[in-house]
Amino acid sequence: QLNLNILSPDQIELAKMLLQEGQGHLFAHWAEPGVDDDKKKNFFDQVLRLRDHYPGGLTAYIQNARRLLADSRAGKNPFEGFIPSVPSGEDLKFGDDNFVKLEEEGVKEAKKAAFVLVAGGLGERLGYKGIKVALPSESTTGTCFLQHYIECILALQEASHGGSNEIPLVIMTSDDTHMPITRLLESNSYFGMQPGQVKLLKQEKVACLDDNDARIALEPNDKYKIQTKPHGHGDVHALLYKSGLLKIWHDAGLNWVIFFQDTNGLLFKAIPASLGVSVTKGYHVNSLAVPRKAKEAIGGITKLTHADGRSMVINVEYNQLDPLLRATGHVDGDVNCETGYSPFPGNINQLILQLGPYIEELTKTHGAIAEFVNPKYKDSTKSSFKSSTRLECMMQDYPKTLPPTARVGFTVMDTWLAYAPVKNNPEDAAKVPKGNPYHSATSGEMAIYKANSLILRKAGVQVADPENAVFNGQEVEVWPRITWKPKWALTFSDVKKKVKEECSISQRSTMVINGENICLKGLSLNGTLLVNAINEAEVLVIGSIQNEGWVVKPIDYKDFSFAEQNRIRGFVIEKLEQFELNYSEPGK
Ligand code: UGB
Repeated sequence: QLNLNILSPDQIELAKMLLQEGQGHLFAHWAEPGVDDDKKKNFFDQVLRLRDHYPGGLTAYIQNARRLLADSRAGKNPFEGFIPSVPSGEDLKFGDDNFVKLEEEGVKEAKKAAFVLVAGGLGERLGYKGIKVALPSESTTGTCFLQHYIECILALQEASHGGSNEIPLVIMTSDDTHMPITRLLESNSYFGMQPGQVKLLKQEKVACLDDNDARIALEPNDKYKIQTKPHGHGDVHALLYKSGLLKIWHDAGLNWVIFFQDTNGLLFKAIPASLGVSVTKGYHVNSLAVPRKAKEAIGGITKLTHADGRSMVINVEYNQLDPLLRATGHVDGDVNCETGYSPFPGNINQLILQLGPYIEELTKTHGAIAEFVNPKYKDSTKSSFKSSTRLECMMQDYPKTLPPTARVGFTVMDTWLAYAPVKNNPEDAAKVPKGNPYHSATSGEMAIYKANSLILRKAGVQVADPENAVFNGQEVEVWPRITWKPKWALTFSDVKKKVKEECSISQRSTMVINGENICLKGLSLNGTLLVNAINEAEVLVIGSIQNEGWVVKPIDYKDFSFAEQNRIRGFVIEKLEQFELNYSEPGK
């Protein structure tokens, strides 16, 4: 049925390749020559895209799929021959001398870093209709995640070398997120970045597979369209390699690539010190980690040692850690140890890679990352699937192909400081076992207030204890709603410099610091204080402030009169009264 006249030589080659790879069924329902020619052409355009966006092309994809599907059917253990053990890494304590030194080192080095945000995921688990980076990280100021990330990078740029060089930001998008992220940036003047400073790299989806022979699946209602699904955040490496950016960065003297995820409002509090660790330890790969509760839905950083002598430090996903432990003599599997946490640190998927060795490795692999397949079988014969499947890959599997000489390490930080992602919808969050983190919009926001409160406490401010409250069925601590712009303080030393003499903040208070040169001296706050100042205004806030303040008011998740971004956190901020200071002229 192929009308060769309408096909280009390239398309004829593609057709041959598909036939050779056992994909003849793709043409089985084609109309006779001369009918549906446009659709046939579109089909080949799609095949071409699928070929060009996979390292090694579609042939490699189909062959990898056959191998992985056979392994999956045979129940092959992906860690065959490996014995897991607890790795050793850097364990940091917020605010001690070592931490302060590392932060200083990290800020200095930030001018040699590029940041890569993976934001291609739609966040099915969260169930939010919009893109996740547009969600407010907290609702006191309404600052969305993307704005917060960009302001952190700009503050690092300024602190690192007076802002003379732009720190690059790459955002990996997908068909689901590309347009909305572009619009979000454009309609907000890139949140202060230069438009050329931000590059978007769109990941493509991969072909779905109908059976163990890796026969490519067609859309149920379009016989000329291949069904596709996301390939996972591991695509970021191949995209970066193909973009040519790594070489440009290297030539410009950059040294580090820092990868991060879409919804962690605490993230940048951990960046300076962990970059400091990478610098002082000379790590090629540094994964950020937090103490992990057994069975918590984050991967565990594990040392895997093979009988043949190979060993690596790698993330083992949460669904694989328990079976791996049980299969290697740990009869109880993934359980907490005497500390109340799993002995395996939790991967928060924030990676700091040294650029030189990264380029060397990608020159060999072209960014291909070890993949996996997770078919849902119809029955125990594993001969057919309930629905089509596809290969997937994860960015944290990058170290799997590294030589044993590679310096792979990790840095563990307190969870309160480093990790509070927004991943789970309210119903699922409310079902999380007691003591494990909710990872919801509710907990993500409360974690920001807690971290800021604890940091101020450590700097000498008397911050009142939190109150407990329940929102969307989740019990959380409600600390004073304290927020500050990243340019006010990136590190603990910055905070200490700006908090002069004993200050106190009551639990019902809100404080928003929006400016660079604002110092607090003997402030006693019981209500809401907003300070806005341009960088050239030096402001000293002294005295006692008492007002009705802003109140955290519970709302019902199912009350559709509220915006979805409020409903998913289960509260709104009711603004009753505030004391607001605005300084828009230079001066003291
Ligand atoms: N993402 C993409 O950019 N493209 C994709 O195709 C898919 C995702 P999820 P996940 O932080 O607790 C990871 O869905 O994959 C982006 C780690 O594997 O939020 O279930 C997406 O936009 C796990 O080890 O998480 O789990 C988002 O920014 C653990 O660390 C990011 O990838 C876990 O995160 C992560 O996607 C965690």
